[in-house]
Amino acid sequence: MSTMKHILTSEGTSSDIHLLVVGKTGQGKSTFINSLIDLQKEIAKEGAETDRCTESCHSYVHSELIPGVKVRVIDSPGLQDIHNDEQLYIKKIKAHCHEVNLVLYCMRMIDHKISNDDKCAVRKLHQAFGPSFFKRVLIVLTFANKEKCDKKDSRDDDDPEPPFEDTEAWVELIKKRFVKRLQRRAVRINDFLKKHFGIDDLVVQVVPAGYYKPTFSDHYPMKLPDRENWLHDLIKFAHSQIKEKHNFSLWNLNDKIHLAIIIDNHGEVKVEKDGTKTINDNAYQIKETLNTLGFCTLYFNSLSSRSINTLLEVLHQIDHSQLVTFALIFLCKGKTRHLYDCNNELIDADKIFGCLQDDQSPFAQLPKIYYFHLAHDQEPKEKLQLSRRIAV
Ligand SMILES: Nc1nc2c(ncn2[C@@H]2O[C@H](COP(=O)(O)OP(=O)(O)OP(=O)(O)O)[C@@H](O)[C@H]2O)c(=O)[nH]1
Ligand SMILES: [Mg+2]
Repeated sequence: MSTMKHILTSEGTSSDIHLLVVGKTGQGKSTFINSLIDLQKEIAKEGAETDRCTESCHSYVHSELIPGVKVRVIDSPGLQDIHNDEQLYIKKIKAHCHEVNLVLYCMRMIDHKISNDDKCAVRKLHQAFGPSFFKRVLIVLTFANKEKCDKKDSRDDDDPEPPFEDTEAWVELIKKRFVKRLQRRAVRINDFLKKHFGIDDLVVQVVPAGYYKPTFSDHYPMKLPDRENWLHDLIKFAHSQIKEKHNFSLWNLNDKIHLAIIIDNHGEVKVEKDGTKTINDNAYQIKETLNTLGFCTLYFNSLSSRSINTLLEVLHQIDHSQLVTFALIFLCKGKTRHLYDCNNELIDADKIFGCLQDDQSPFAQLPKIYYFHLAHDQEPKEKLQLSRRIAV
């Protein structure tokens, strides 16, 4: 059974998974994909370390790893090589894959430092994909099996080296050096991201990847000094990131956005001790959920009917071709299932929301989500009445 299949089965995964592999040319992206596909052969074209080998995006789809679950791994052309045409390659990536769960950024562990090319590549990806990029990235340190930990270098502590006959002590020392080198690299990468992109509230995770083909000098390519099976550990970790951080939500790579408007007439904004105004706890939870699902969220507090009308008029003016989904969240206080504005005046729900349903409306073709939440003292008897069919 392949490692991926084993993990998805044991986790009881029921959602499709889309992984995008990016990085500079010759960093071992295609080779890493062949490891993930796990058929012990070259499915994605691997190449020499100098010339760009993968010229365009290719998707490798495991459709029946477990029934009903598809795993799609996307190989991409290397960024920032001598031809310097990475904008074109980013365009190709965007055109090829619209949505992904996780981006696996490959860089060679044996290169020690973050190169200028990596800096440029990360900057270009960040510019192209926006601030969510780092939240969806896992750094994969390829060529981890080529780390020569029996030879001390500047990244290692000054541990005394045991005599050559003491195999056990050497295995321990090699493991210790490998773990330390990994940690140092993770710290350096995160320091770099903090310095250049101002990411303070996020730790980008770093995982090692070895090779998949046994060679004369390495019969057990899955083994690294600190772990028995790097592929198993890597897939398991990637899966946990997708599950815990993103709840299997897909991240939209195109410029198109999922737009959500929260009209919060539940109550006043929260005023902190220092006088700053913040979003209500209730609305905050909804906003966080929407953000996790990839929505750009606009929050409005205490709107009058007139302001709501103006807001909807403005919404009709925007470029709807750039929207994928539109969500309208209406939080309202009141004693009945009618909608109220901030002045406790009844809102003509048909007038306000009907215009979004109109066949002539630019919203007509867009998938829409409506969510109305009414704060009641007690359960009201009537239902919110709308003449058109609106999901409530
Ligand atoms: N990942 C990896 N590759 C290795 C290792 N040892 C040798 N290689 C070779 O290094 C080369 C890596 O190239 P690719 O996987 O094609 O690199 P890439 O990032 O896809 O390159 P482009 O498609 O040009 O962007 C391949 O020829 C591998 O066979 C190793 O331990 N790990
Ligand atoms: Mg390649």
